[in-house]
Amino acid sequence: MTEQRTAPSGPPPSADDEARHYLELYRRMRFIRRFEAEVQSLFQQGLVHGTTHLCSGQEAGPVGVCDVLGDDDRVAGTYRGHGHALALGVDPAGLLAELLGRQTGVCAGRAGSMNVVDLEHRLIGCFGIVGGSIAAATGAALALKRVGGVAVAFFGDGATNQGYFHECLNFAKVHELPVVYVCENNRYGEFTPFEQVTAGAIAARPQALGLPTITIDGNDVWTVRKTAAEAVERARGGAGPHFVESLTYRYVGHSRSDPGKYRKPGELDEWKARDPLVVARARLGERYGTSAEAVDRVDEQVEGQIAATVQTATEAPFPDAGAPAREFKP
Ligand SMILES: Cc1ncc(C[n+]2csc(CCOP(=O)(O)OP(=O)(O)O)c2C)c(N)n1
Ligand SMILES: [Mg+2]
Repeated sequence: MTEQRTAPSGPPPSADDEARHYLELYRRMRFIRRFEAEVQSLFQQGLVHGTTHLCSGQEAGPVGVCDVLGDDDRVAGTYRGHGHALALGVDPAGLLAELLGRQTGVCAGRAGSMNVVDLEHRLIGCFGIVGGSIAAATGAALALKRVGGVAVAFFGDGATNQGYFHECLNFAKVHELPVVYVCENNRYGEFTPFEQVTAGAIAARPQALGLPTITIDGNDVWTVRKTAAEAVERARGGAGPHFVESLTYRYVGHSRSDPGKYRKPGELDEWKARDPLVVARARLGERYGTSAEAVDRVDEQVEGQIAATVQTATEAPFPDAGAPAREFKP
């Protein structure tokens, strides 16, 4: 099920094309949601090695952004990176096998959940170091400026307080690098509300450096996709770095051992009412007349894909001690 996703080109889509396209984006979000539910379950069975950070609730960001990228573009994700990888078309069975430490994993079982790399799908890495993706994407953009392409960095609100956030944005602006910084502001860094550790608005920081900056509803895949398309195309056209603050929320704890007790009463329910899947279901009906049954059929299709993914990954062999890790072509 490995696929290479590329940005659409050619004549503008008809309403039917657009409806099909957004139903497909819904499918991708639904797939990520279900994939992570399986990860959680396998984790609880003791089958996932290392830790996991789920992006459940944040799916519209990766899906909307990655949908507008072309073959030459590159992405750096985070330890909360299953959505980043799947949205780029990384083979789900290979990703799950990676979490299970199997030889068929996308990094031959050596990277685990937090550090997945899949250059064939434009993923230059998921980074366990908070904000590591910012530096990696900025470096990639330096190279892409010569050969063509745009780099995208996904990172959290907490990462904006790292020193290299400021260094990289400054460097990217001085050199007008083709990079789009996507801050997934899910309101918390581990157990701390971002306001408690962040002076001023996050968006004020890139703005002060002269980066075109926008704060958006990160749970609405239409908004995310449109914003990303504009930022990526401008960066591709030589307009330098761009910054998107995507407001979203994670439904589960920071990682495996966090029950999320720091949330304000009612907060989780408020965000669930604006769930990316709920928003997309409603919008598909309102905008294109897509029936609830048609969306249900997609959900069923996803269940089949998930079952096949879990079966393939759980049946995969563990690496032999001497077996080589996967090699990527430079
Ligand atoms: C350089 C560094 N400092 C601290 C940590 C420990 N740590 C892991 S995740 C995290 C919170 C990051 O929050 P945010 O950037 O908002 O991302 P989110 O987890 O919310 O997606 C911290 C402090 C780390 N991994 N790397
Ligand atoms: Mg955060």
